[in-house]
Amino acid sequence: MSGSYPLQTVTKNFTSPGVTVVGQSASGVVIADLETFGDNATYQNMTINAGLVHNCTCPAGHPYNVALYNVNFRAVNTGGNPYSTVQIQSGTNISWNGGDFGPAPIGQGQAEPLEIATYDGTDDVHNVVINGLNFHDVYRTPSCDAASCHTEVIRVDDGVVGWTIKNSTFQDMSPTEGVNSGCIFVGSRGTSADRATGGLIENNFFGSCAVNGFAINGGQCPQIQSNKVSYNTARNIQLITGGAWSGCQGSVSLVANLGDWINACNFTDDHNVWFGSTGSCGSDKFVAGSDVGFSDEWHLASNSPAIDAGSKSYCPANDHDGGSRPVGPACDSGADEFGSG
Ligand SMILES: [Ca+2]
Repeated sequence: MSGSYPLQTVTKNFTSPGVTVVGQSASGVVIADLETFGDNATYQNMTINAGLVHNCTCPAGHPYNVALYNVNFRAVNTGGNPYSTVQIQSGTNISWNGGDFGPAPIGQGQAEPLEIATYDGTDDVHNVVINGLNFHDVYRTPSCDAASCHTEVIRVDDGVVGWTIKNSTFQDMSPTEGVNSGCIFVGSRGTSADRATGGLIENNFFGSCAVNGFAINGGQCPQIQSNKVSYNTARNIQLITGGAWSGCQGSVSLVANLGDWINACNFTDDHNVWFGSTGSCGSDKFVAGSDVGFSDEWHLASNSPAIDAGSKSYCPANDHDGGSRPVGPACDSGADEFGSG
């Protein structure tokens, strides 16, 4: 039923295949917050106004199989210095598929509107999938300067084992700070032996993240390993900072991405297409021009240098929009496959 509802807390474990809570429409059902601790729960078609917590302090451990479909998130300005407003802190097989994430007004200091992490070192997060979300309009209120603030729209941190961020769009952010900001930060803050490992960032559109920021930023070695960044498009922004994952960039695969030159060859590079430079970097392709070959904000034009420039050995079955890959002799670098509809 349409309407506005207070905080909803779900603690019951449901037997597989579980229960599905379906709102009448995503915009018509608004809840103040959602805390979901139980197994086998699915939420569909609703808007959450404040935050979402997957967590459990119960002896049995953490929730299994929690899924969201077409769930929107709208932050309310809590003021002060909130680290994050949406937290996925524990669980196994946690997914968020489709939805509109924003606007998200955030306070001062370091802010992470969506944080995937656990800091207790005992209750990890396994197999988290963020699929098809539209992240937009993350902004400071009041405005903030570079020296005292930075924004990470998504932070993946301690104890996250197996995580995917795919088919999503990051655009129209307006934080005023720059240094160390990014759309996605994969970092290390706590003391867990197993930090963010086994990650995949694929088929995303990255537009504005922060002034002078990066689409992806990273933390330290050695715990951050085995992450792949593939088939993303970054418009007028560097896909990743050359210093990300300092000391272990070689364990991070950059495959068939499209964007501004990142000024570094220290990752495991394979069939990326870089704008704004000439040079040699593995099998990467360099385009002297800047940001050419698009038909609109995100999609390739027929003269794009990214067409059929992707890896022949690794090609996702679909592009950002769900079109089949490959079209023609090979996958296109970036998140759009030209001609896939
Ligand atoms: Ca192609």
